[in-house]
Amino acid sequence: MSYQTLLDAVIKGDIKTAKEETLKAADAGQNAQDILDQGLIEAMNVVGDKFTKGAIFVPQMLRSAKTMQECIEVLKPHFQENAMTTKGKIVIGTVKGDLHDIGKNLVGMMLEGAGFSIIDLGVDVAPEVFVDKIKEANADVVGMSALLSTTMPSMSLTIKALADSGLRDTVKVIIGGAPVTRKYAEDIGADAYASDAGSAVLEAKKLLNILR
Ligand code: B1M
Repeated sequence: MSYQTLLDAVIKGDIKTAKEETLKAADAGQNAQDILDQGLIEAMNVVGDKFTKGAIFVPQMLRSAKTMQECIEVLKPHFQENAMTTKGKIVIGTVKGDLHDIGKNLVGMMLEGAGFSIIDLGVDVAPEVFVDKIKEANADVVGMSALLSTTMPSMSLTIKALADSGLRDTVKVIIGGAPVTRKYAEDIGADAYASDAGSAVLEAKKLLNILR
């Protein structure tokens, strides 16, 4: 199936058409992951390229982001894995200085769908806030997202803050986001790296030894 109309609608920020196309594809039995990857995420890549080339500006990027978020809401019920008991508590957030939350929200949604309890701290989360919430929730895992190369060092600072507060041995750390690499995760001492929301679920299960 071609997702061209959906792609064009997300790029243009045409929420109504984008939602209709998402629903149409889901109702036609298209795999939700394919709609996400080939329609929505692909559209955001085009938006990113246009922004880099100066063909669009922040307001258009925001409009596309809003369109994508609305479409993800439409897809949400198609991602649930039907898990009744919690597999573990995960604190998740976008690191300090960074306001990008679509990828982080997707990761949270997939983890929730896979049966984890999610405590979402939102965006621009300072290391000390991660530490406090992990302590408060007695979390098993913390997931950090960064979309800017300039905010990636916040991940390292948060891991350091965890160590300084004596929490590093009790909580596993997963990191991800477009500029983040496996090598970077190893360099800063994270326990796992995930390139997308699906892999984040897999990595969380591996870390907690609950892989089926
Ligand atoms: Co901005 N932005 N942005 N932006 N933005 C990027 C990231 C950029 C690559 C665009 C570009 O120049 N081509 C560029 C970053 C360059 C760099 O540092 N490498 C950029 C820039 C420069 C900026 C500003 C500085 C622009 C400006 O103001 N001059 C500014 C910074 C603001 C800030 O954060 N302080 C800015 C602002 C914004 C908006 C607010 C307008 C908007 C965000 C709205 C929102 O999130 N609510 C926005 C958007 C929409 C983008 C692009 C176009 C799309 C991002 C997105 O949502 N992708 C983006 C270009 C691009 O990515 N192609 C761009 C879809 C999403 C599903 O993918 O987030 O990668 P992603 O998540 C993936 C994986 O990375 C992974 O799983 C997800 C998919 O399954 N993943 C994880 C993510 N987190 C994970 C965590 C995990 C595991 C996996 O474990 C915990």
